[in-house]
Formats: sequence, C-alpha cells, structure tokens
Amino acid sequence: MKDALPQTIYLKDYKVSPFEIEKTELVFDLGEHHTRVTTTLSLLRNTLSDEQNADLVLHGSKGLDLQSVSVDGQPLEEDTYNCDSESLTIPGLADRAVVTTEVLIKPQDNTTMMGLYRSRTMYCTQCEAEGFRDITYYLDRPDVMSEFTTKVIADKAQYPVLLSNGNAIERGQLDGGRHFVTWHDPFKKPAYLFALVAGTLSCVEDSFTTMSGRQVALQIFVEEKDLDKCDHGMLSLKHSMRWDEEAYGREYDLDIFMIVAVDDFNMGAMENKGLNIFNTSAVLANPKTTTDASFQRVEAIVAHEYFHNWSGNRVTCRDWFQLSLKEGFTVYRDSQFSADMNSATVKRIEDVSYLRTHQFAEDGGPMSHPVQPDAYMEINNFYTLTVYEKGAEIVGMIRTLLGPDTFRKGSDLYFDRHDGQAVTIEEFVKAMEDTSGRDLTQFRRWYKQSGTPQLAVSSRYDAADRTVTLDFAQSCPATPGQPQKQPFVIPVKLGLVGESGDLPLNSNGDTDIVYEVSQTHQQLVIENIDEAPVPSLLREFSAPVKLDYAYSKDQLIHLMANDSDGFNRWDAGQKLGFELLEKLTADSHQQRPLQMDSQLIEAYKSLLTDASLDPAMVALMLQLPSEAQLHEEATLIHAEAIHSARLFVRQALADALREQFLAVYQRHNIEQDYAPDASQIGRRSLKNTALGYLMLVDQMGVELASKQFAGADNMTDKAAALSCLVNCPAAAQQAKTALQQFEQQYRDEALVMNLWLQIQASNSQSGALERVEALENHPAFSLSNPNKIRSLIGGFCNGNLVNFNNPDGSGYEFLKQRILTLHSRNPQVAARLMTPLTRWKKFPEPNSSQMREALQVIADEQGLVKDIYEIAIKSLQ
Ligand code: B3K
Ligand code: ZN
Repeated sequence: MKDALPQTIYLKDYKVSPFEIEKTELVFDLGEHHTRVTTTLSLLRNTLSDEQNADLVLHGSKGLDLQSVSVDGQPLEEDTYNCDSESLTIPGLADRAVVTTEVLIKPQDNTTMMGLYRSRTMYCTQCEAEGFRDITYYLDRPDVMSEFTTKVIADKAQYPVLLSNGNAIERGQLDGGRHFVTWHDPFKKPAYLFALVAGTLSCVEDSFTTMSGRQVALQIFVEEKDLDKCDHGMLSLKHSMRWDEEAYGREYDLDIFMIVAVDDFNMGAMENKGLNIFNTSAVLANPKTTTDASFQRVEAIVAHEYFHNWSGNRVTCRDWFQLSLKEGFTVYRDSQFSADMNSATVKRIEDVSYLRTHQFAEDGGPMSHPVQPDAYMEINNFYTLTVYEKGAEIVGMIRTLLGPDTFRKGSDLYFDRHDGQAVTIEEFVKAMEDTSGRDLTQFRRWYKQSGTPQLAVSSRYDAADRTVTLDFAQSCPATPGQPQKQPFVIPVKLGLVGESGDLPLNSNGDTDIVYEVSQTHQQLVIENIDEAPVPSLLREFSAPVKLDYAYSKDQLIHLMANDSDGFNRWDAGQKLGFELLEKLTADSHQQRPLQMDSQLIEAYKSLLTDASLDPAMVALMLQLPSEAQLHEEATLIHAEAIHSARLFVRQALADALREQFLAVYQRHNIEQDYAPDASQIGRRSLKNTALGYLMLVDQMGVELASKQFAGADNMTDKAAALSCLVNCPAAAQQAKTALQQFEQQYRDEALVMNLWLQIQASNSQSGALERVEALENHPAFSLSNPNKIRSLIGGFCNGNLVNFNNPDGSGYEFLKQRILTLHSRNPQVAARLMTPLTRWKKFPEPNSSQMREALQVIADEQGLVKDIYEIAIKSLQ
C-alpha cells in the first residue's frame, strides 16, 4: 500500500450527526447494463448537533455514478455541490430539506458481495457495516435511523419475486414486460439493515401466532431445487420466535418475516429488518445432504438472526465501536436457545472449546483488541471472535453475577428504555446496574481491556481446623496498546469434590457458590469440611480466563468421574490429555522415545464401558484436545511434533481399547429413522468417534468405514466414513473409490461438494498442498464463491495444520498468493484468510521468518485494500 494511508477511526471522535433523515424513499430500476437508484431523503437538522451550519456530507463510494442532485425539487448545478469517491457534499441547506439523488450502479460487476450484487441468477444486498454507501449517497451510520419506502422495478419474467423490508404496499405491471413492488417498513432503521432481493425464487410458507395473538406470515425463499431443504430452517424459526417470547418477553413486530437463501455470501447470514438474507449453508438442511453439525448450525444461525430483531434492530448500535452491544448479546441469546433445544452441557463444551481455541488465540496475537475497541481502520475486520464470543461471555458473566431473574428484569428495562434508539454498551450495563442496584464500574473493564486474564489458584486443607483455603491470583498479559491491566471482576463458580461427590459449602447445604475475585490476590476460606477435597473451579466455565491449578493426575481422574459439573468433568479429561500431549510433543521434538500413559487408557476405558453415561458427553470426552488448541496453548509451536504426539496417543488408545471401541461402535449404530435430535446426534457422534479410533487399529476399521459409507442413509454417517477413509494410510484405494462415488452422487449439490472439498483439504497425510492445488481446478471449486474458498483454502490453512506449516514454507507461499489474488475482488474474504499468518511470532524458525516475509510482501502490494493492509501492518509490528 503506497498511496494514501487508510485513516484510523477513533471512538473518542464520535459526534452526533448534524442531520437526521425522517423518511427515505428509494426507487431501484434493475436493468441489464446498470441499475438506477433514485433516493429521496427528507432531512432535518439534528438539534443535538453543535454544528448547526454544517454542510450535508453524504457517504458514497467510487462505484456510484451520480446522474443528478436536487434540493426541494430544484436540480442543482454541478458547481453547487461536491462529489468525490467517498462522499457527496451539499452546502447551505435549510433546517428542513428534501434531497433527491440519482445514481447508476453495476451490481453485475460487483465481486465484493457488499452493497447490491448478483448471486447466481438473483440480485441481493449486504449492507452491514457500510455497504449502503455502495448503493446510494446516504448518511450511512447506525445512529441515523429512518423510515424506508422502497420501490423495486425489474423484468417480470427474469425477476418475478421482488422483495425489500417491511410490508408490500403496492404492486403493478409496467411497459416492456416489467413490473414493480413497493415495500414500506414502518420501523425506523439504520441503512445497514436495508435489504433488497430480486429473482426467480420459490417459497415455503408457514405462519406463527405471537403471544398477543397476531398472525405472522413466515416465508423462506430458495431456488426451486432447494425446496426440499427448508423444513428445518422453518422449524428453527418457529422455535426461536416462541423461545424469545418465553425467555426474554420479546414478540415479533411485523406481519411478515422472510428469509432468502443465497449461494454467494461473505458470512453466515444477515438480520435485515423483516428480510433476513442467508448463506445457503446456514439455512438449507436435509438429512440426505446435511450433517448433524450443519443441522445444529442452521438452528443456531436462524435463531441468532431472528433474535437480532430486538437485540440489534429495535435497539441498535450508536456507532460501530458498540458492535458487541448487539453481537455479544445476540450470541449469548442464541447459545442459551441452543442449550435449551439440545443438551446444555454439550453446547457449553462446544462453545468453550471454540472460544479457547480461536478467541484466546486472537486475544494473545497482534490483532488483540477489547470487546469495545477504541480504534479501527476497517470495521469489517472487527467482526471478530472477541466482539462476538468474548462479548457473549461478558453478558453471561453479568447474568451469573446478578442471577437469572434480575438479569431478565435488566434486559426488559434495556429493551423498554431504548426501543427505537441507537445506543452504547454503557447503556446496556447501566440498565443492568439500575435493575440490580449493583455497581458494575470495575466489571466494565471486561469491555475495555484486551487479553485473556489468567487465574492462578492454589488450595490447602487443614484437617485440624476442618477448613479449605483457596488462594486466587489474577493477572493479564500485555496486549497491543495496553501494557498494564487493572484487575477484573471474575465470577468463579466453584465446588469441592470429596470422595463420594460434592461437599456442602455452607450451612444452606449449597454444593456450589459463585465467588467473585476482584483483587489481584484474594483468599477464600471454606469451613466445616471433613475431608481433603478436590476443588472444582470455574464450573460451567463461569469466566473467560485461563485457569492455572496444579492438579495431580489422580485428582483429574477423580474429577472426571465424580464432579457434578458436566463441563468440569470434561475439562478434567482435557487437562489430563493436554498434559500428556505437551510432554509427548517435547519428546517428539527432541526425538526421544514416546511413551503412553496407562492412567489415560484406564480413564478412557471407564468412559467406554459405562453405558449409563450420556453418549454425547462420552464422545466429547474421548476427543483429545485438537491440534489447533495445542497450537494455541504452546509457547512455541512445533506443528509436526504436535501432530505426531497426538497421533501417537490416538494410536495407543486405539490399540489398547480396540474391543471397547468396537462395542461402542456397534451399540450406537442407530437403526431408527434419522432425526437431528440431541439424543441421536450424541449417539452418532460417539459412534463416529469410535470409528475414528478403530481406523487406526487394523483392516477391520477400514471395512467398517467402507460399509458405513456404502450403507449410510444420512450425510453425518456418510461424511464421517469418508473422512475416516481419506485420512487412513491403509485405505488409499477405498478412499479413492469413495471420493469418486461421492462426487458422482452429489455433483449437483453445491453444499455437499463443499464438504467433499473440505474433507480432502484437511487430509493430514503428506502431499496435501498438491491435492489442494489440483482441487482448485475441479469444477466444484470457484474463487468467486466464499463457501468454496472457506472449504478448500480455509480447510487446508486452518484444518490441516501439519501440512500448512510445512517447514519448506510452501503452505505460506500458497496462502500469500491466494490472498493477493483475492484481495481486491473480495476484501472481506481475503482478510479472513490472513489469520494463520498473523501468528508468526509463535512459530520457530524457519516458519516464523517465512510467515513474516509473506506478510511483508502482502503489506507492500500496490493498491492493497485497507482490510488487508490493517491486518498486515498490525501483525508485522
Ligand atoms: N450482523 C451480521 C454480520 C455482518 C458482518 C459484516 N461484515 C451477521 C450477524 O452477526 O448476525
Ligand atoms: Zn449477529
């Protein structure tokens, strides 16, 4: 990047907009060569602004071809306004004015998937965060909320379905085979929630009766070939609507709620008012083509977008530094929903694994930032794990501190007080304070301080005094721009596990309490304890911190079997596995002989033979910490040694427990009809985990996988078997045949072919890069589709760590080239691909220098988009 350096935007510079937009009237005339957008804005000066004489400065972008501007019906001469690649400035407006602009845009040439663009045969939009300015000149900021009326005109044969936000108020025929539909959204909204869709779409319809008895029409629009994949999305939507009424008292407000599925989409989905736009991968589901994991993902994303109707749309963000106000809260809400719909413990374990592996890595890397950042260059780079997942953890901690009833009253107050407003995170916390009477001043540091806090705990038991003393010490490493941290308020849910289970901690007989650690050092003494217990700390992962307690192996095994907290039972097993893997990684790196731990084998054996345990939990407990998590926890990442150590342990477990794995595999080979319910999903997960181990033993595993592949009536079992075969050195021929058959059978199912690409991209055997490069030429791959990029390129760079980090540097070179190819075509997708390279400081030589050099080449590229520039520059510091 050699030209003008991108500007940094600071939270401290926030000013209210000098103008408000009472009404926004849009006319889209969709044409073959261009689209004409006519925008009429009813403006008034904002009395809260201290710039009462300010020029009107509308945001725009270089793709807008301005045709005309008029004020109060009078066309403006060209020398009376100023138009550049980022804005349109009109001086001298009265306190009220109607400004009309007319622009031409070319959605058919738009490859960024922001603003108005084409996905296959349809037009669609993505406006969050700042895509509306790619459509027309506007005050494109979330605190400018307006009432929108949108007329869409297009050729009737090609685009029979024309949609926008709100209710359709008029439709009609026009000359030349064209038609129009006019939509009106009665709720004021910021431009980022605007949506438009035009295409040949089929629709699945249903309805929902809200808690006050209103009928809401529900519609899911898809291409005709996907009509058989809408049931699960529709059911998830209805469950979400009911759940939000029951759990948060939130009722839907319009008479219609629409979802449209599009193939080319930068993320999962978008919560546009009344017209959610979804990536096909986030809404379509059918047992024949969709795995259990995707069924659950669809349920969670449908819920997430629906919940935004209140946490995001009715109450929105004042500015983009407040992004976690809607995202952290909504992720928290969707995780509660998924926990209620499925197994709460399983959901918590999945969420925490994800947070620890990916958010902790982000928090410890060069892009580390607070949940409420104070500066950014490109806002799209701040749709992060920190803003979303850590933001959700903060909301969860507030609930833990306040208790569920007060938290609910706090959220009611927040929604009532701020309905129709654009507010800050501060206002959310304030509503919680006002409801509870609690001072959350120190707690607010969670929003402002970046980095993952560490909590060191030690304990001692005094038999004479019958007391347990727990000593807590908290600290937080330095992060970019924040060398020193103040102590956090850390809610630690804890219990004491005795010989035969939880011990009472107080005279009420409570077996767990929430202890608040708010000082750097703190001590808790628990009295009347008759035996030396094992502390069970941070139950349900009550705070997003790194816990350090020197558990012995025996203590961990005791917790694995006896802790009443399911999350901590699982976590004890993870710690056991992690400690062994850490030691074996060092041994492998030093080329010392590797030795298996017999206690881990025994612990696994108990899990496999106890039929009373929940299969989903057993499956999770049998999964060793992932390579990605081992990378996160390592001080210096020796990718090959980590891979070998993990494989060694898996092999040793498989050899020692062949019979037990086989018995479990057979016990959970379900005969019933497929259902994506928690019970069946848990059983399939356990069965396929067992199959993964059996593959390592002998030919029997290969035969089981081949049989499962051929006979599976659902995509979960089919894909699991395929993945087992593909990763098995002893099944080369079977894998080849299975891949061919799979391709033959699903070549017309884009989402299934993405899975096919991903399974191959993550094959950890040698030669992976060559296989990936060959697949780039396969018709199932395309650099224009974000899902395919994520499956193949992302699958290799994030899901095949041993090959991506090959010390010959080929993986980094590959990724660098793809980023350079993609950056101007689709900045957001390219920016997401940068993540693995940003971790260069954690790698030994030669990897570290190779990654750094790749970043440097990217940073030096001419005309680099600011999305990539920001990440490259910050990572190189
Ligand atoms: N709000 C959108 C994310 C928009 C991302 C823009 N780069 C989806 C969601 O979080 O629900
Ligand atoms: Zn969201």
